[in-house]
Amino acid sequence: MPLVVHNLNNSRAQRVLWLLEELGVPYEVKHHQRNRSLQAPPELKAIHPLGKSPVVEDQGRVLAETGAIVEYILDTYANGRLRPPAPTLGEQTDNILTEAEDGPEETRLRAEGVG
Ligand SMILES: N[C@@H](CCC(=O)N[C@@H](CS)C(=O)NCC(=O)O)C(=O)O
Repeated sequence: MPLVVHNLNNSRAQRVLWLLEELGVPYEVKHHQRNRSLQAPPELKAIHPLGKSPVVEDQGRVLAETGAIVEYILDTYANGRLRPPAPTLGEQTDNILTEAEDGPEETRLRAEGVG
């Protein structure tokens, strides 16, 4: 059975579909429609307790969280493709410092209604 992507309309499940297309991995899509409040329908909760999209089913596993799904697909199917080389220590440090600055600033902007 091919990998199954639970796709909610207008959601970040598109990132997973894009990745699968790029890698040429066979998959099946199960479509779910947002309700009037733009929430996911309850049937997604029956698949994964978070009840959000994307959710992927593959080889007996049920995976949620886009980033974790992307990592799983790259580890399982990419054979080294589409993954940048491991960052140097300096690049990692820059990343952490930039992110650390971004977090509180984003929170402040959101609190002020401009984020
Ligand atoms: N952190 C999760 C967020 C999942 C998420 O919030 N998905 C949205 C669509 S992009 C969703 O299912 N919204 C409907 C709802 O929350 O009911 C991820 O990155 O996969």
